[in-house]
This record gives sequence, C-alpha cells and structure tokens, in this order.
Amino acid sequence: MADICVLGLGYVGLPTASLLADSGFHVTGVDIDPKVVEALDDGRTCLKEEGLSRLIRSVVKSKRLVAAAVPCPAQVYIICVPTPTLADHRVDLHAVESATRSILPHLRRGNLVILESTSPVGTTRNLVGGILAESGLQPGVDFDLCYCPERVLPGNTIKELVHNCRVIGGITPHSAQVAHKLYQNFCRGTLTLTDDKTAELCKLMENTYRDVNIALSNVFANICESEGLNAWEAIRHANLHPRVNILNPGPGVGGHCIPVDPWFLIQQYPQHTSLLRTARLVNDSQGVHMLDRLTATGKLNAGDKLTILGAAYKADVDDPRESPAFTVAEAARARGMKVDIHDPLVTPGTYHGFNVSNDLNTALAHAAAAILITDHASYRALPADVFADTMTGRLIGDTRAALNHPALIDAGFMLFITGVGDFVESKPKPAIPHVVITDAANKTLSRV
Ligand code: SAJ
Repeated sequence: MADICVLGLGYVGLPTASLLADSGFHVTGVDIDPKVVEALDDGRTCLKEEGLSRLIRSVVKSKRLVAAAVPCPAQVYIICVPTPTLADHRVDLHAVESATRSILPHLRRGNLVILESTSPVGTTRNLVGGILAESGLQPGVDFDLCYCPERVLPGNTIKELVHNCRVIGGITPHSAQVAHKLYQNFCRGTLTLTDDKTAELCKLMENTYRDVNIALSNVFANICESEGLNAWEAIRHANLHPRVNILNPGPGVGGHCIPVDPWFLIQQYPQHTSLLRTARLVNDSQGVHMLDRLTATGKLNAGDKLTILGAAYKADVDDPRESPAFTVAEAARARGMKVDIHDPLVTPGTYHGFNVSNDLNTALAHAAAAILITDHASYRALPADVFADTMTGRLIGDTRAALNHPALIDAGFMLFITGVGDFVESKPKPAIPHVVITDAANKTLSRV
C-alpha cells in the first residue's frame, strides 16, 4: 500500500508527487496517459521545469515514486487533474469525476482526500464528497476531505511549490489540520487554513484578479492609442504611485488558467460578474484589434501573408494553450490571408489548424506583415534585416513593445505598437521617452 496516491501527473501533479516522495513518502503517481506513465517508469518527464528531471530520477531510482495507470490503496489521495472549459465556457469536470470514482474501491476509514484542481465553488464537498459518500463512508467524519489549490507559475514550479504560501480548505477543521500536516513536509511557505469553499473561491479570485487587471491595462492601452499617447510611459509614471500596480497591455491573455478560471465565476454567479465578463471580452479582442490596425493601412489584404511571431501563451515558455496567437491567426485566415506562425520554443507542428515552425526565415518569407504576439527573449534581440531581408511588406505590429523599434523604423518599417497612438514610420520618432526621477532640488536620481 502506498502512503500517497497522486492522480494526474501534469505540471502540478508530477512535481507534487516528486516532492512528496523526496520528503520520504512512498508515492504512486497515476495518469491515464500511457506515455506519461511509461516516461515516469523510466525516471523521465517531458515537462521542462527547472530541477524536476533530476528530482524524478532520484525518487524513481529510490522507488519512492512509482507510476501506475490506476490508483492503488493509499492513506492519502491527491487529485490534480485538468478542469478545462467547453466551447460555451461551461466548466468540464469529467476528469475530476472519473478520478474521484477511481478512488472509490480503495477508500478506507481514516483516509485523506485532497482536490487541488481549480474548480467551481462547492466542487470538493458536493461532487468529490458526493461520489466518495457512495462508499458508505461519510466525508469529514469517516475520512478527511480538503481543497488545496496550487499557485505555481509554470516554468518555476518546483521553487514555487516549496516556497509559496498555500491555502488549505477542509470540509471540517480537522480535515484542514490533517492536510496541513501533510503539506508541511515540503512546503516552506505560510500555510493558511480555512474551509473548502473559501479555498475554492480564493483560487478563482487570484486568477480573476489578474485577468481583470490585465484587461484594465488593455483598456488604458486602447485609450492611449486613440489619444496618440504612449501607454507604456503612462503606466510607468502611474506605477510610481506607492499603491498602484498597473500590469502590461498586450495581445490578450493565454494559458490554461487566467483566461479560463474567471468563467467558473461568471457561469456560477452571472448576476454578480458582469465586470468579469467584460474583462474577458476586452482581453479576448486585443489580438484582433492589432490585426485591424494593420489592415486599416490598406497594406495587408486578402491573399497577403501574415506572419505571427510567438505561439506560446507568454514569454519564454513552450506552452501554446489558449494563446492569443491562434485568435489572430483565425481572424486573418477568415479575411483571406495566408498565415505562418513562428515560435522558437513551441514544438513544431500543427495547432488549431495552423503550422507552427521554429524556422524564422521561412515563416517571415514573402510576408506582407508580421505581428509579434509573444515577447520571447530571442525576439527582443532581432536585427531589422531579419525582417527586411525576408518580408515583402514593411508592416509590423508589436503587441508587447518588445522589438527593436529604432532599427525597424530606420529600415523603413511602419510600426504599430500596442498602447502607442500613431504608427511609427520611417520619419525618425523620439524613442519611447524614459521616466526621469528627480529629487526636490531637481537632481536626477534615476531613469526607468
Ligand atoms: N499577461 C499580460 N500582461 C501582464 C501579465 C500577463 O498580458 O501584465 C498575459 C501573459 O502574456 C499570458 C497571460 O497573461 O498570456 C497569463 O500569464 P501569467 O503569467 O499571468 O499567468 P500563468 O497562467 O502563467 O500563471 C497564473 C498564475 N496566477 C497568478 O499570477 C494570479 C499562477 O500563480 C497560477 O498558479 C497559474 O495561473 C495557475 O495555474 O492557476
């Protein structure tokens, strides 16, 4: 019998299982994907997370972590399966339901069951607790049941699982205490205890807060564009206020969390969430707004080729899920354009019907225009001739203010930058002004 059974070996479950094994437990990692089970059996992972491969090799070698396709009897069960939304934004809880049902035959008195997957308020006690009660055991009485969301930033998962604070929500205070003792084995951050529904809402609040704030920065960007101002400069000035932290505008919000989680609240509490719905609509329209700015020049038309730089949902990750790149690509194709997408990190292939390649020259070849969607570090250093020597057109949209603007302007490109009023063309324009911080005697303290 294992000490712990972790169901779902994705970017949260596998690091969690590995850290628990590394802290001394015998852990069985369960996944429905045979490739994931086989890789873990070999002490491997395809997840690119710092320190994870080394950790997995060590705990698999010591047999503290073993892989399986189905759960086994254990003292603790942790459910870390995906909770995506459907096309109509309703949440799909099938994975949580089937993972919970797979535990039923093994559930015993005194067990602890934890749901970590981001879920609508009430899922832990109603869906998970309801299914497990079919065993005849009563949640919170015969076994403990908790909700404990993760807060990791993909790409920094191990560090954040260990050092971030965590909220632990129990359907009873005793359940929360039992889970608290478990997480203390590898969490160094502050562990705060509450009930299950507060913890479920807390997770949704965190990501919704971020989505609404990104929408706010996009609203400011659109105002600056209409006023011929520079949002990046205005935000820099505003963020010098001690209690203001305006985020960065861009092409919209990608990833499988931030653009998804607010819909859990919108669907469950429609009477209270018009702000959240509006923020979703603002963010989802940003990418096409940049396409509109380029087509309005009359230099990007049906039959032309558009190159999109960046398929990943954010800088320097290889994850293309919910990326705004595909929203823009679909809109361009609907307008009769040919679309090539480039990304230096995303595995080449076809995504949402679009070819994503790692070959920049081919992706840019014969393009009438290019739009930068993802501010990968490698794009920031690109010299202008990479564009000038391959593209037929001289039109560039930069949704992250990430490209080498002076060089591109000198090379004769017409530049549209998210949040910057007019397009910046060959006539030399002042670089985006810096903010100079001075003291009362007007002595320059620093430049940002
Ligand atoms: N973005 C902007 N402007 C910004 C910040 C982000 O446009 O100023 C965009 C990014 O380009 C990206 C999207 O938002 O497309 C989301 O990126 P992110 O870094 O904000 O979030 P994720 O999805 O990588 O991770 C988030 C984190 N949640 C919060 O920051 C509140 C992480 O802590 C969560 O654990 C994760 O969601 C999750 O799994 O829930």
